[in-house]
Amino acid sequence: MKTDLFESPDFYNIDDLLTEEHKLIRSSIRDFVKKEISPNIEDWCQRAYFHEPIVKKFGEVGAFGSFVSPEYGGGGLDYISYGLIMQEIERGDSGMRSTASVQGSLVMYPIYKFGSEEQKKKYLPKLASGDMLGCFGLTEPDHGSNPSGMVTNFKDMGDHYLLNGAKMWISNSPKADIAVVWAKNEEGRIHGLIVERGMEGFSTPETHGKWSLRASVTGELVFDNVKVPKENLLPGKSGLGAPLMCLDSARYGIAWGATGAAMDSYDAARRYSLERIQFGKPIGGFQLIQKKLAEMLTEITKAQLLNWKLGKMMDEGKATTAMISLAKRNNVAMALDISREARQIHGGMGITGEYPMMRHMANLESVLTYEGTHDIHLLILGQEITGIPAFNLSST
Ligand code: TGC
Ligand code: FAD
Repeated sequence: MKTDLFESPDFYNIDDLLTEEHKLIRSSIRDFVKKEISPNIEDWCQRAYFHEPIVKKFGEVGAFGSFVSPEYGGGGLDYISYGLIMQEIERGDSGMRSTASVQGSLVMYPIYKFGSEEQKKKYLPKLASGDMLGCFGLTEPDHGSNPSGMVTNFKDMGDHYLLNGAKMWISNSPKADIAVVWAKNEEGRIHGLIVERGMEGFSTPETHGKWSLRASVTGELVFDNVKVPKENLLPGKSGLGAPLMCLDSARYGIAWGATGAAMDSYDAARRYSLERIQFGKPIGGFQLIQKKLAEMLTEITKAQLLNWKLGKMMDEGKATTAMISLAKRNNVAMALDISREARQIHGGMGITGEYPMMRHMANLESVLTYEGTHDIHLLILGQEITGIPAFNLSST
């Protein structure tokens, strides 16, 4: 019998595929999460409280933009390392992983890939260290799954741009120092702009009343004739492909992160099933409970293998958007199912904050929707298989 199935199930010895550096990174983030997040997360979620000091601490432990070159304050690490970091943070909480993946994949990534040298030097080191928090504005009130319809726009006023419009459902926005905002120019071409807190006409109202990701702060971005300096336009890439490239990186991280949440729920369920006695024996001795545990371990093992192979392809530049969609879609749904089953195994105790599954379950409902909904990823795969886009009625 394998003895390591409690903490971090690794049924297929996937650790054999990791380097010593990977294992070191994983254990340092795991220790960080156990010390800084796990003892507090229940309280933060119950109070819908975003613990701002965690941003600086994430920076210190190297959780932001691990793939960015050290020249700009990043870790210069590969994509397996990035995945392991997301896995370990989301094992603690999906909302905490949101904070980290937005900062890394959605704010640092576009500045790193599409920014000018001046922009990289100005923003990346501060974002990496956690001295600055960023957010990513793509979604609008009337354009979620279909960002190409966005109406947020900017006009060239000669010595500056004038930005108008609004973004909705933006992670980190109420506390962010900068926002990477996607908006159309006068020709209708999408560009990324860096908008800084304090610019006149820029506000970030908070979204209240979430039942999900309660330790992560979410809000709007409102632009009312905001004067954006011309040097704040990301010069390297325009068109919808630019934000979609950022999403590829973030969705990849989510595939690993959701696996972490599933592993945590599985760990809790296995432990409880051996401790809880009913009808004179541990409930883990009943076939129906064993079926649940066996299926959880099977699905987690499949997801781990998917993540590792996808990570390798990310590093080789061979991972396609559809491959990333498959992993994001599969692993988030898998994690949601496992958190629900693990909740059932805990009976009534499962609904309390003493155990993590109910929180993971509520969090994963957002993860199923953001970064492309479960069904949008299905349609991305459908297009890959058939060559026919099915997103709208006029698609051919
Ligand atoms: P489509 O016509 O397919 O593509 C438009 C242009 O983009 C190019 N392209 C890509 N380029 C680079 N990388 C990719 N991955 C690319 N995918 C597409 C494409 O070639 C085309 O280029 P061109 O030159 O021909 O113009 O676009 P579409 O309008 O039909 O939309 C396709 C669809 C529906 C798949 C896309 O819009 C989509 O993915 N929608 C989902 C929206 C979404 O995921 N939003 C996420 C918002 S951010 C967020 O949720 C953060 S949560 C943060 C957290 O807390 O963790
Ligand atoms: P809609 O697009 O209106 O979709 C509603 C339903 O219709 C879904 O079930 C969808 O699958 C379905 N649907 C839509 N189109 C089709 C179609 N063609 N065929 C079949 N079904 C379809 N966005 C950001 O830009 N930055 C962020 O930081 C960010 N953080 C977020 C944090 C949270 C907590 C949440 C909940 C969302 C966040 N988002 C963010 C927004 C997120 O990306 C969107 O919610 C998501 O893309 C879906 O858009 P929507 O909510 O407008 O849903």
